[in-house]
Amino acid sequence: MAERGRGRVSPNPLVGAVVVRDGVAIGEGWHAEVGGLHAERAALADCEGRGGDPAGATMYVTLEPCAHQGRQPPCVDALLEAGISRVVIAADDPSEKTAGRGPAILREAGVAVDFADDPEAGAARLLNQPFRKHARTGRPFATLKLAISLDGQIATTPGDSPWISGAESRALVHRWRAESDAIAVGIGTVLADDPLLTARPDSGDTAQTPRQPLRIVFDSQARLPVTSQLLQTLDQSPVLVITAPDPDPARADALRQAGAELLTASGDTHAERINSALTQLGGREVTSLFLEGGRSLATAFAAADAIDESRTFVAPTLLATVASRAGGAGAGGAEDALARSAPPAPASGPARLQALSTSSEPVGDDLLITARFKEW
Ligand code: AOF
Ligand code: ZN
Repeated sequence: MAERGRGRVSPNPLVGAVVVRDGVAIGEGWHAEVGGLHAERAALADCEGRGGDPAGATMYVTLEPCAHQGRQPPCVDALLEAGISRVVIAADDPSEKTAGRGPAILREAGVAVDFADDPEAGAARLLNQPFRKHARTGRPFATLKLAISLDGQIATTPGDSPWISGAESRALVHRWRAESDAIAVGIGTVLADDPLLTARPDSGDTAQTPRQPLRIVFDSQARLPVTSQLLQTLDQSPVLVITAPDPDPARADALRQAGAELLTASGDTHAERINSALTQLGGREVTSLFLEGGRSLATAFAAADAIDESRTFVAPTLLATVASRAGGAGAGGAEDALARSAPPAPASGPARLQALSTSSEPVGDDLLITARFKEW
């Protein structure tokens, strides 16, 4: 049930709740949109709608009930009023305003409070990795998407230009875009492919028009062309250009005139500038960032240890000759996402992130490999 809110509740968490009496579910609810009823109150309202009485019943909920007044009143008040006698919680809530307060208040009022063990607790934490990372660090959860051929060549800008992966993979990428708060690419990718970076899921995939993510270009010297598709489609979704300190003033002005917003990432190194950018994005409630290429953006994020998850499509194609002829940015062409000039070779050799866990599944004729690097 919590899953039903995916793509609709950010920056809030996905939450589901069930009220159970004598082994029978008498009320079910989930957090359906930002600002709307919390899952607990939705489940209690469902009880009432079905004519059930929650007094003395147990509530199972995927996230600890809140105790603060936000866009919605505290859930613990609703649970106490309804006379719920036991609450089973799958995951803690790491946000400062909430953490631990709800369970403490419930226990004090005589309600039995139990926390689930793994693997249920783990699954519930997995559901809300962006929310959890943002609550704990103030920065967005970064997912790197890659599409590679059998011989390990990187394909360019999946989702827009013709690429090597199949239609199913492409559709999935559009769904992921709609589920992300923001999408980022490096300027090299924009110059090579002129992508739109909007979410265009299959009609039928979503009941309503998809939320459009904020579109971000890492563009140290403000080189984004004012004629780019990105800046021609500002009516669909805004464009944020992240530059190094003191970009060329004329180019920066031209971008502002064209309707882009500019943000300065401070710091002397790639890693410092990435962290500066992530902190500023987190400050404006971007909880999830979807990295769509190209190689130098991916390398810079990896070197800054700023990748939380990767999703790699392996297409059943050998690409070597095609890639060397095309010579696109994704296949190793020059890119300047974060550097003022060519990026300096890192002192300690290439960044190497080791995944905590991986999983793989077929998607059409492609293979999708998901790797998680951090757990929040
Ligand atoms: C939700 N939905 O089902 C639960 C939440 O200020 P608000 O009302 O938007 O509350 C947001 C916080 O409430 C959220 O960050 C989380 O800590 C807590 N629980 N939030 O949006 C829910 N149970
Ligand atoms: Zn709540």
